[in-house]
Amino acid sequence: MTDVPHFSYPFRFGPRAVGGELLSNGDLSIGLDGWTLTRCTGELDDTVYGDAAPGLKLTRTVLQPHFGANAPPWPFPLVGGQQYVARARVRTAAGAPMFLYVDYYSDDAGANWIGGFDHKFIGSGGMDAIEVTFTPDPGTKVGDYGAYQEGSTVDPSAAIGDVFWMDDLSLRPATGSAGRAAAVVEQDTLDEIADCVLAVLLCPLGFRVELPTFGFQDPTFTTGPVDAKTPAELWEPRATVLVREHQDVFDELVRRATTTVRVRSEN
Ligand SMILES: [Ca+2]
Repeated sequence: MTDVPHFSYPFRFGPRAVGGELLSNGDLSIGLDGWTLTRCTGELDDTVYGDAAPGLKLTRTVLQPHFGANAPPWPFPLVGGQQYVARARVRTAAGAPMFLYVDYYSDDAGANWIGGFDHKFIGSGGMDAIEVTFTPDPGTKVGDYGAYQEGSTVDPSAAIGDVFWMDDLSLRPATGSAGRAAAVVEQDTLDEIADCVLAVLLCPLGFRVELPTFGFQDPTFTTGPVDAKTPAELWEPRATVLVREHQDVFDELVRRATTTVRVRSEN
């Protein structure tokens, strides 16, 4: 099976992942190598995206609280007080509660648990992209990261054979971490290309005196679709940009545009 990462995130103005990837096989590109499964069986499933890229399908084998998996390596280095961004793709039944978790430990043996979090989200029925920003407690030296689904003998909806899917787990240092991480991204990564697209779309057309055609025409008070794709792909040829637009649910005078950036793969 071939595999491709399926990261594509809307622009965010909060903390950004800037450091190197701490996980070694979060996208399952080398199969289940290093993954730890809890109360379930795991298999690569290439039907989760509707293409040939595999994700991990987990099937509950024991009716006890929560089943799931965490990504290698276990444990990985985690610095107390440093901010991090955890990402994952998870697919579960629409309306089903899921959790991403990170545990913090104070020593390399991983036995000295000092904290952590469980981030709850509700599945849409499709492959959801989840992103969580967190800061480990002071004293943290290592951690582990994974996803699980709740359910036990006291939950009438839980059953042996319950399934969910996960893929593209990522955990990286972020900006906004008391000077511990420089605000840089590696060149030619998706983050760097997305930053360049953001620079195009945040620059009003004509604003740069020496390059007046650089930027994005302010769409305020215009009608019809917003063309962010043309300027973004003109000035950032490494990107393929998808813009989805919809009317605001509460205010019909407001239209919202979501810009998705992918690395251009065709020539
Ligand atoms: Ca994958």
